[in-house]
Amino acid sequence: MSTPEVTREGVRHGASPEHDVLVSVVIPCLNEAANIHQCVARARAVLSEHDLRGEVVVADNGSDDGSPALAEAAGARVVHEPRRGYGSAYLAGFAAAQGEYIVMLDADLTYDFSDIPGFIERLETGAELVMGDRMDNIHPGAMPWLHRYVGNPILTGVLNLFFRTGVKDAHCGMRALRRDVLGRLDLRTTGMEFASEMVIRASKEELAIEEVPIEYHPRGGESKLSSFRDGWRHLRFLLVHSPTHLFIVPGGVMFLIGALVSLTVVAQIDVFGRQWQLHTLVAGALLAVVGVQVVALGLCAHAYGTYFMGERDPWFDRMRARFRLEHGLLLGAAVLFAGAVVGVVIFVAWAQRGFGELSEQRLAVLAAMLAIVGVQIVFSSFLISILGLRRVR
Ligand SMILES: Nc1nc2c(ncn2[C@@H]2O[C@H](COP(=O)(O)OP(=O)(O)OP(=O)(O)O)[C@@H](O)[C@H]2O)c(=O)[nH]1
Ligand SMILES: [Mg+2]
Repeated sequence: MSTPEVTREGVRHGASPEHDVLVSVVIPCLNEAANIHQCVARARAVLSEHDLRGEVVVADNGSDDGSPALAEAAGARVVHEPRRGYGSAYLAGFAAAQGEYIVMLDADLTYDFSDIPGFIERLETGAELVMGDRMDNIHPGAMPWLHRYVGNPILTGVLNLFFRTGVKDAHCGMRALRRDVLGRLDLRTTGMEFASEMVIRASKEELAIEEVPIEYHPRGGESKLSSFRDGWRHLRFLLVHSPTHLFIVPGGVMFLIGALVSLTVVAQIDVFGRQWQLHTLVAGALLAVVGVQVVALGLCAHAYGTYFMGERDPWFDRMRARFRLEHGLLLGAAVLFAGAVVGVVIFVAWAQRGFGELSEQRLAVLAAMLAIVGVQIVFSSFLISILGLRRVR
């Protein structure tokens, strides 16, 4: 392997003397022979021009077009990561990086290497993660309209709705971070969703995140991004890391609508001059039952995240401080009892008719709904309790 570091005399930018390397520029690479030599050369030139003691680490994902040799020839240290994926490449690159600061950018010449010192400056003045923001400076042909006007706004919107990071361009590939925050970030994803994971984890860990406007140029070489597959991987990641938005909110809404509709039918309340009948009640009861089930799954997901994934979850913490297994059992038993009472009412009506024809369909659906919800609450309470038996925290 070739000499990795670009070294200059004189310690600048407040680097502690024990660090030989101040800046590691980490570049993920999968078959980027058209660009990789130029990327490494430009990165080294910028480090050198700005007296930044640095290294260029290229994390290669099994390229078969000679990219690793080209990167080495240009003066990079090449790390070989056999597992495919943008995230895998970065995890390998981070593990090999020696700098106090890490700069991330693609091997496709879409980002300006001359922006690197601006990112480092932000890190030196207190930022822990610096995100590029391409949105106001996207050059013609640099980003397909599907990504610019559909994919990016939707994914960034969902990410900020769920996690309130406040980051404008959450999928920008040019970033910089302090190497010492990597332990707290505890990044794990292997694909393109790594970009989202880093922003979400940084926000959860309350890192100081700053944004820097940058230019985004058309790519050299072939894109490795698959719009739908990678878009879905991002969305899936966002959903499974937010049980509140995946389960609790939709389940709660379903339950409320279902309960309201059921009550309206059972109480024979007029809606726009008409009364809803049995079919509406069946739909309402179904919504209410499914809603409770979904909320219960959400609570289990919150419990799992808190107990075993080290998630900080103030809402769930408040819930578990306030409610115990017995509260759930009492609530479930009360709902079940209400269902039984409605059943008795039906039985009495039947008896009064001399056990003849019975047409208490509305009450029967109500009794069934209450019984199902009661049983769901009882057993879900036990399941949440079981999840906490061997909790880690
Ligand atoms: N998708 C993907 N990218 C990888 C992989 N390994 C390394 N990369 C590199 O990760 C960087 C990001 O991939 P790009 O194809 O540029 O994806 P993008 O920036 O989202 O999309 P473009 O706008 O086309 O540049 C590039 O430098 C790739 O060479 C891998 O296994 N999969
Ligand atoms: Mg790119």
